[in-house]
Amino acid sequence: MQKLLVTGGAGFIGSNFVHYALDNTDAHVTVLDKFTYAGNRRSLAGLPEDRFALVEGDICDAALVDGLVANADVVVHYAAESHNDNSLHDPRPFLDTNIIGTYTLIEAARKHGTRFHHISTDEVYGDLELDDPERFTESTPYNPSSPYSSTKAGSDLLVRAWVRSFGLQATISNCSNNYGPYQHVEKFIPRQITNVIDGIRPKLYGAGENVRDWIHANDHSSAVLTIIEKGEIGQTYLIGADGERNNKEVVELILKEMGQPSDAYDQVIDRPGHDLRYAIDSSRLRRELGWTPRFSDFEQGLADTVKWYRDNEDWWRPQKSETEAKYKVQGQ
Ligand code: NAD
Ligand code: TDX
Repeated sequence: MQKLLVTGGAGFIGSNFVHYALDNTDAHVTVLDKFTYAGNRRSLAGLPEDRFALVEGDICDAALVDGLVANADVVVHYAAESHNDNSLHDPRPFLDTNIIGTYTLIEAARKHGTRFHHISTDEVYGDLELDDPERFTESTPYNPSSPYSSTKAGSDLLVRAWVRSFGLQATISNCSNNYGPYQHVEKFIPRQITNVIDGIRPKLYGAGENVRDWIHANDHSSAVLTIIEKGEIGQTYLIGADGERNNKEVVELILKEMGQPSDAYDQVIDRPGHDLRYAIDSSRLRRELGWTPRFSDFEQGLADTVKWYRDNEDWWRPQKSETEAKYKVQGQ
């Protein structure tokens, strides 16, 4: 039985991965999570005790990290400060967790010779014009726009340097925008779904022309497992499911699914430096490792996600009013 150490496993994508890995492998999973505002114990409720352990702690804590990495076969590193809007108002935690935290983990992985998989984002490549026929590939130059994406880019470069200089046994994946259950209500899709449930009109930044390339969190998890099992050490793999939609289309789909008029949203102040478009070419992962996404119907995936938020109000309700109060101060 493989022993996985999953950092950030109480967050959105990390918790989806933990469920996916326990359901689809016989691995033992230990989660290391600091439980920032973004971590949620309820996302990990009911997991089998003989195959799952939870450690509350900081990835910047070198002594704690060293002991956990020494005892793991594979580290899957999800922990991060992840929200662009927060990074524009208070960048410091992004430097601490995304840069120093990653450094702390790869130092331990190098010392113990532990296999390391680094989770990153398509945002490290900057953005594309709406009419650009190209999509991001593994050789697109790095050009991050926000404090969040620049710290993720920095963490990727640390991992690459540790592979080359120290022989770190690492792979990297850069994924597009995820949606699905357990996503914090600060993020675009759950914010709008829970707004509609609360009788608040969805909030679109600017004209809503910005394009994101949506992938279901389960497809992200299956891709990460594939890379852990079959990926080549030192390689980067882009993960995407050909899900490009502009924000206005997504809001309209949510409104339709929730029985509201398609124009029942507000346009609010745009995000400073707002990336226009992300689009992923995931052919390397499909061609070399044989991965394919399973959630090809975005409208169905969105409908399932609306249902999940309707059915799991206990999960998101405690975060909702504080999140909206923060957005209100920002005029968003
Ligand atoms: P999230 O904000 O929902 O979860 C982050 C988790 O990390 C939380 O549980 C939090 O408590 C934990 N954490 C934060 N700082 C920590 C620290 N110092 N020590 C230990 N734990 C800490 O984030 P997410 O959306 O699930 O993103 C997970 C990863 O996937 C991130 O690395 C992010 O860059 C990457 N990613 C996200 C997306 C997306 O669409 N959300 C897309 C591509 C890549
Ligand atoms: O209320 C909103 N209205 C709105 O129009 C919010 C919260 C967002 N938006 C827009 C901004 C973006 O164009 O929706 C789009 C998606 O916004 P976010 O959910 O904040 O995601 P994004 O900034 O695209 O980044 C996400 O995908 C890449 C994750 O948060 C990152 O962690 C990941 O790296």
